[in-house]
Amino acid sequence: MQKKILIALTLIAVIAIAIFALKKHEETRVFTPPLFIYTQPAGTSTMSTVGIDGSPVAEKAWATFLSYRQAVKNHDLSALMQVVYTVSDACKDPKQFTECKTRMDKAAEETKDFTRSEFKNVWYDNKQIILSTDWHVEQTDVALAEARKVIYFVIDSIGTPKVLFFTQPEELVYSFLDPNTTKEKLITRLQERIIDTDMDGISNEVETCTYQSADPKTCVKTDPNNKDSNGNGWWDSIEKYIK
Ligand SMILES: [Ca+2]
Ligand SMILES: [Ca+2]
Ligand SMILES: [Ca+2]
Repeated sequence: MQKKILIALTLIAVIAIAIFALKKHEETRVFTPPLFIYTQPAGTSTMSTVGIDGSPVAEKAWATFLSYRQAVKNHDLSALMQVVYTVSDACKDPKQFTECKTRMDKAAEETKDFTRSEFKNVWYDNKQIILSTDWHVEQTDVALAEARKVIYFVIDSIGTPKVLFFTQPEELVYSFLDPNTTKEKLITRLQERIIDTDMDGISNEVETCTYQSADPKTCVKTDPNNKDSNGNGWWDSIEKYIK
């Protein structure tokens, strides 16, 4: 009996997460081929070249991320402000420090299992860095998904990466299981949906508003063949989190 209840609760949780993920992350779904990918620094970046098995850029970003994680764990707001693009409004207002601490606890909990080795992929130029895990297939009793974690950074005027945003729960592109379709076909379809031709962190179907739930009245298109559609230096994915 307990097992049945557990299974039922798990199913409800999976569906809730899937719906949440679709709503929250449909604008941020991205594709990373299962290879180490990098972009050359744009312009006159002084960054070192990326190596195939880890890079100074990625290590610098990861060091920032570790400082971020330590700061939120310690409720150290001044340390936090050194390593983030911006803090939430609650953390800007001393009267809301309790709420700020709650948010820090949440961030600490959400990132506690992130490991350097799983963030195999790095894209960067002189304004931004994206670290991501490979996409991996996750399956529940009702759905199949491609999932991954991503950390977005912006680089400040003296070349220091600052945490902008991270995805937790993971970004998901999913499909409900269909008795008329094989698992292989569903995975193929999911893999098509996460193709990100310009490697800016947003899939082609999201950039072109061709995903199933896209509302033609409100969906904002970006160029699937250009990382920086509006030419202001920020990549299309980063842009969404810059205030
Ligand atoms: Ca793209
Ligand atoms: Ca683009
Ligand atoms: Ca831009």
